[in-house]
Amino acid sequence: MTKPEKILDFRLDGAIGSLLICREDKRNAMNDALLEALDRFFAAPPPECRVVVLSGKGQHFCAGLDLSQHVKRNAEETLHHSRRWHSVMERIQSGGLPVISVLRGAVIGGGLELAAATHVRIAEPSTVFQLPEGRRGIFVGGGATARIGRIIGADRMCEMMLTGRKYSAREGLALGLAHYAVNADEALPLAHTLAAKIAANAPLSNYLMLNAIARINDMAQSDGLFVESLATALAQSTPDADEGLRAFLEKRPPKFR
Ligand code: 1HE
Repeated sequence: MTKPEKILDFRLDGAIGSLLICREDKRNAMNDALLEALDRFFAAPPPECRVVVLSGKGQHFCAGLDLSQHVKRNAEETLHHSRRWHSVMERIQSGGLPVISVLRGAVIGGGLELAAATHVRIAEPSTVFQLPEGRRGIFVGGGATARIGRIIGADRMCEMMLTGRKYSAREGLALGLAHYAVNADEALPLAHTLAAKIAANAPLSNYLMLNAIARINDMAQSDGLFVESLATALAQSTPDADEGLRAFLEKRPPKFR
């Protein structure tokens, strides 16, 4: 008997993990099993793993919420389902593990919500960014109003949803939905190059980048500035700060924990 294919495949190469969404026949649409598999991974990633490259098998990153499951949910179930998405996306964004997403094809609805929870987004020319919830008679529920609204602005997100427009990789780059727009088949190699750089940073510096910047952005300026000072004091207290500063003065690359 052949083993059923995993919904989420993980491989570790040194400090760099590769996480592959494996629902190619459904364009990597997010069903409950996939959402739970993501949660399990990000709740307890292997300690050696310092950065993750997230991609979708085949021609699409993620076609959003699995609509065949969603059609059966009532209001109460939809509330809890949306809150579940929030907790999983929050774990991805703030769990402390930097995530680079490799975007191609559909980055639609919940697929865009997932991408927006990642820290580095690289788009190939086939990428389509879209929030088609209005066309399906529903509304976003996986964190888009907070994350995508912050990236492109509430005004532009409202227009994007009202008209159901599609943004290309290049447009997404201009808007901040992608950080890089590359040629076909170039996203994965670039993701690994960037992953190696990120993995070589001091762990606490990376942790603070993931956790302090977005939170401070939500604070009043004087509160945020105080938290920034606490964060920098914390980073300064680590052996990695000694190493990083000494390495610079000794004109050599740093070697962090
Ligand atoms: C799906 C899904 C899905 C594909 N849920 N099954 N997302 C959307 O509204 C996007 C819906 N999908 C599409 O617009 C298209 O499938 C694509 C543009 C992504 C790809 O088109 P194509 O021609 O390559 O594939 P296809 O023939 O449309 O789909 C292939 C199969 O995947 C087909 O199933 P099959 O059993 O007939 O082979 C599709 O039904 C299935 N499939 N996308 C379920 N999304 C937390 S709230 C977030 C709310 C949202 O995400 S709303 C946006 C949902």
